[in-house]
Amino acid sequence: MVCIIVPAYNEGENIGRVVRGLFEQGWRDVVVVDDGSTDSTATTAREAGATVLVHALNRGQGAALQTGNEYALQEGASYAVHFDGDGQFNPRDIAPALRLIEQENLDIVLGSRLLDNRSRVPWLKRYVILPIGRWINFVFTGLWLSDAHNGFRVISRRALAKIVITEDHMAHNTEITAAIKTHGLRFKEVSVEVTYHEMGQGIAGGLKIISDLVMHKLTR
Ligand SMILES: Nc1nc2c(ncn2[C@@H]2O[C@H](COP(=O)(O)OP(=O)(O)OP(=O)(O)O)[C@@H](O)[C@H]2O)c(=O)[nH]1
Ligand SMILES: [Mg+2]
Repeated sequence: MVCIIVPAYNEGENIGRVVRGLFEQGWRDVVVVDDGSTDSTATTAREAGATVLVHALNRGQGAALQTGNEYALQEGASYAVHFDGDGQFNPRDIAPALRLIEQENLDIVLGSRLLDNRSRVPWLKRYVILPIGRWINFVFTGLWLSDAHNGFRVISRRALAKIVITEDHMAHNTEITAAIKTHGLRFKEVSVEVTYHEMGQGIAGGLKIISDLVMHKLTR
């Protein structure tokens, strides 16, 4: 079974379309983790046919993904797919990524919006925010990725059992990269399309990631 995990925080306007798009591509096990939303995210996702897990309070994307990972393991999934609930990803990108992980017997496939020109990434994000994120990820983990902060991933059951996300917010990307390095997981990047309707995580979001990483490094 392939479990599609969709973290969602106040995505009432997008989540119905996202879930339907996944079903249209033939994915049946769609789990939306409603991260303490104050809007219609949970009911809209349920009406669209998804299984919905609810955080009573907003805990952050990392925490939502960990809830989804635990559910996938418990349900016996062979693979979990992380797929954002904001409608920026293309559900057609899942099948090729799954083929890659299966055929090459990898542990994890990471989406990248920077391997080709399919994604029209805003200038500030492409040339400032993401390159800084890439370097920080490298400094903290020793692993060089073309797009270190991409929410699209396909994870094998073996890797799911090893990756435990404790960074509740956006710094979980670096934590997953660190787990790849520590456990020697076999990984590849794959091109995914990311559509921008608005800026999303900007400079403030990037600074929060850095402060989370430094604080956790100091306090652990
Ligand atoms: N921002 C945010 N997103 C959350 C949270 N919990 C779950 N999410 C979901 O995580 C996904 C990614 O959030 P975004 O804020 O778009 O972050 P991003 O996609 O990494 O950044 P952009 O490329 O700028 O869009 C979305 O589906 C959100 O609904 C949370 O507490 N904060
Ligand atoms: Mg987004």
